[in-house]
Amino acid sequence: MARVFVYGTLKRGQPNHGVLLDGAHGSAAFQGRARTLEPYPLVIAGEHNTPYLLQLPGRGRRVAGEVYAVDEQMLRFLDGFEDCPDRYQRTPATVVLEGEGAAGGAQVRCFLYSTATFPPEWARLPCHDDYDSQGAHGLRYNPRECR
Ligand code: PCA
Repeated sequence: MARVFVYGTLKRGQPNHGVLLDGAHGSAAFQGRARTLEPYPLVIAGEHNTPYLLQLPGRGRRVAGEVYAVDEQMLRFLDGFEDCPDRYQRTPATVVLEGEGAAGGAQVRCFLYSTATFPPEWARLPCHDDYDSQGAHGLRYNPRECR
């Protein structure tokens, strides 16, 4: 088992969440909502308006997302789905669990899909903290099935 923190299109209610629910890819168990301990730039970039967490810790904002416990099969599936290591790299990060329960405030080590292989101008894009493909930014994600 591994823990993955998702902050973009894989979150609940976002366009690619279904891949976490598909047992044919392995298993993913929701563990809770969380925020990165460190700030990062979360930008929306590229021709398909894709969310990217830039591997520039200390800049940007603390990013909200969800923690999942995934099996080896799902981890390998997600690596392929996220085009890791070319587009994104799966990197370790510390996140802080939200909520009132005993786990609220706990720091957890997770993997997340960030990128260090981005065009330099992306570092000047506006930073988001809680991605929503339908958000007021107006940068609608172009789903893969539409490309
Ligand atoms: N999918 C991954 C990385 C960015 C994206 O859209 C995620 O939701 O965490």
